[in-house]
Amino acid sequence: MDKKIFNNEDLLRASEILKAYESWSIFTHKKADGDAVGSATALYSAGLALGKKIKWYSPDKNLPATYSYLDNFDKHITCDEFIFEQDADKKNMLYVFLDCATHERGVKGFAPEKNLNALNIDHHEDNGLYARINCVDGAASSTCEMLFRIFKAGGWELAQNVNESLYTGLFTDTGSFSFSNTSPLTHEIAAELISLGVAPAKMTDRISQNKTPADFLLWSRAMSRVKIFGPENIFALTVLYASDFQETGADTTGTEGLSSMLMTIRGVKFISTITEYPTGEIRLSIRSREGSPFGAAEFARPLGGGGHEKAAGAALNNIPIEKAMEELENLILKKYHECSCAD
Ligand SMILES: [Mn+2]
Repeated sequence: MDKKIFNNEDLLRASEILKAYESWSIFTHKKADGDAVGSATALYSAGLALGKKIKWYSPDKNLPATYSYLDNFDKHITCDEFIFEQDADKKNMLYVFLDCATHERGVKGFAPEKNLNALNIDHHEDNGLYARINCVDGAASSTCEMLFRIFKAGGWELAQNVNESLYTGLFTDTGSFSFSNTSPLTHEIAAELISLGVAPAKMTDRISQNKTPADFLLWSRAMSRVKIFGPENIFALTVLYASDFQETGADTTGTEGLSSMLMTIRGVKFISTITEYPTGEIRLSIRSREGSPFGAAEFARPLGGGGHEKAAGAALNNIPIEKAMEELENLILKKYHECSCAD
């Protein structure tokens, strides 16, 4: 699909199509983060206020409990594959993808060529623009920022529960307003949400000071295995094994924030956390910062993954977990040498 430049009229179009449909099916991506949960609950709460019939699906079995303070958090339905053909309501249904760079990240079974009533709201630069209506701005900090702009463009009422959900996505996707995706507009939106009644200290407590003791034990295992390497020690890696989840009692959502924590090591510019989930699946979480010889998404893409320039993810296929640290270290160094040769 052709890329297009984001245009402010897209906001109004998105608002209008949301208002036009009585029923919405919302999809968020696997391993939902604060922005996915924040945008889904914001849209859910705003839709209920308009009398819409809403369902919210994602492949996750459990969402991160951190966000359970958000209204309508409990409405999430686990769904790995959605049979669009068999959806009795498909004529009157708007399918809304939130924070999903590709539709496969949201749900299996969607086919762009079927031209369903689908709306794609996102901020990933590599978004595939797979829906009939795409409201995607790669310069936005978060999907919650996009939703706020849609709500403003369409004159929607901004209720407290909606605002707390939006603030959650802004806060988490910008690393508490610290990453380079934090723009003047992000701060202006946060300021408006605060002036409407969102309490920043309360939100920080709920989001950041909310680790369970089991999560903390899990983190301590990852910390104890950190390997720092490369020229001027700019790379760092760590690993979590399936047995770590079993032995600490941590949920798989307990890894959220761990990669950002590795980024706090002085001089480190690029990190990756390897996680072997209890299902056996092995995934990489990748972060890069200013001064890294290559970006997170650039590293993730040849592995079949994707994401943002500075935060990305990929699956690690066909590598046994015992070898994963070593293999990944080699991959990083290989990529580094390729980049330095190309310079
Ligand atoms: Mn996001």
